[in-house]
Amino acid sequence: MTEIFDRNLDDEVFDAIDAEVLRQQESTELIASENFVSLAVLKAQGSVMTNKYAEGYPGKRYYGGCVNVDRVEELARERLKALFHVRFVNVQPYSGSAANMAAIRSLLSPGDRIMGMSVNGGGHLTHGYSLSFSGKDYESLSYDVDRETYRLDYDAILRQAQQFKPKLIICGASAYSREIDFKKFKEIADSVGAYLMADIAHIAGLVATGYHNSPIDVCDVVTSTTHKTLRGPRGGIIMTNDEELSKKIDKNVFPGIQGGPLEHVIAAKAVAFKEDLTPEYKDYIGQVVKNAKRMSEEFSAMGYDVITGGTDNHLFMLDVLKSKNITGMKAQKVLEAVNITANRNSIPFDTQKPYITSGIRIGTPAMTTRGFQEKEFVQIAHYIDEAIRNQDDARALDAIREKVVSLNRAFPLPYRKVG
Ligand code: DSN
Repeated sequence: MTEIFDRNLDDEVFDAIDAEVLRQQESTELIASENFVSLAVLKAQGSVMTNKYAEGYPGKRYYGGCVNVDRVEELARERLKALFHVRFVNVQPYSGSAANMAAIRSLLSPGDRIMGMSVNGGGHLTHGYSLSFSGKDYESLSYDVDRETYRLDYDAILRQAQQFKPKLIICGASAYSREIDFKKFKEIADSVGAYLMADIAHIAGLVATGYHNSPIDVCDVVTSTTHKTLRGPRGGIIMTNDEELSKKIDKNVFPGIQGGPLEHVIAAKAVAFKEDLTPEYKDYIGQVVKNAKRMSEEFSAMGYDVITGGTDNHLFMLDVLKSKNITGMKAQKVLEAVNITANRNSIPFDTQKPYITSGIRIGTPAMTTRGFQEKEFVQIAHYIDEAIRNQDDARALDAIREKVVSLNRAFPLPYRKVG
């Protein structure tokens, strides 16, 4: 087992961390919302910045001793502005959900109407789902994808908006493989006098590098996480070009919904944003997109039903129930048995419960970071198919796992030994 810390520090916890390094090293990671951070991001997040309280914003803190965290938070802010060509940012949200809560509270009062994408259609929970704050504090109506094409139907969304008259429309998705037309959403929002918010948590890296159109000059406010395609630490961000709105956002983040910012995470965000501004990162995102396209084509060729028939971004969805008569739940378990990590996911108009599902979501950002190209993703597509075909044959699954482990070992993590 790879030792990354001195076990004497706390053998129970560091044993688990060691085991997690090994699991990550020997698995093919296909969860579309995950990635592998650089050693620099990892070190910044594991730094002494975690010791510091810094309620407030750079230059206006409620605690002494903030000189260094101020420097780091300013760096994060300036780099983020440069990355998305945006005027005002907040880098303090603890998560994507917190970013969304603060952004929505900056635009609406409780009870106001919102329209976001349905979870089954591929939307995020914090865009109005009934059990989320966004569906409890606001009157929410979901829009869906088209029943035939499984793509966004902007005319249908317009009709829905004209009837429902929301004060806010939210666009952005967690399981939608096609390009989102932010300008069409803006036309819809304008026609009913609604604000428009984009949550680009999944596609942020594509937006930053020009592989997806940008919502920055189109939407009132844009939120994202920083740990998916942006390849930073777990956390959230909020961006806008509207100065008045940016002031409301700052107040809604702190003291609205958060206390002291996680300055160690903000330091790691700053490091990641610097990496995201490099030509190498742009090349990386280009490869992520190529890999997803090629892998989805391979699945189609093997008789799998790829939702919408393919992908424009970093992920795609397979209807495994329709294609291979296996639920998403069982497929996820079978893949885990051969060291391939993916997540079961509802597909549009799914007939299975959300805990079971008919689908599997597959993403290429993490393994592209490890160096996989089209050839390796095609190979993994075949291992997935082999595993599904041999789902009840333990010996066959063992043999597939050995091949997967051997492939993964050839593409090591960048941090076998840390600290
Ligand atoms: N849970 C996240 C995902 O996996 O897509 C939503 O942002």
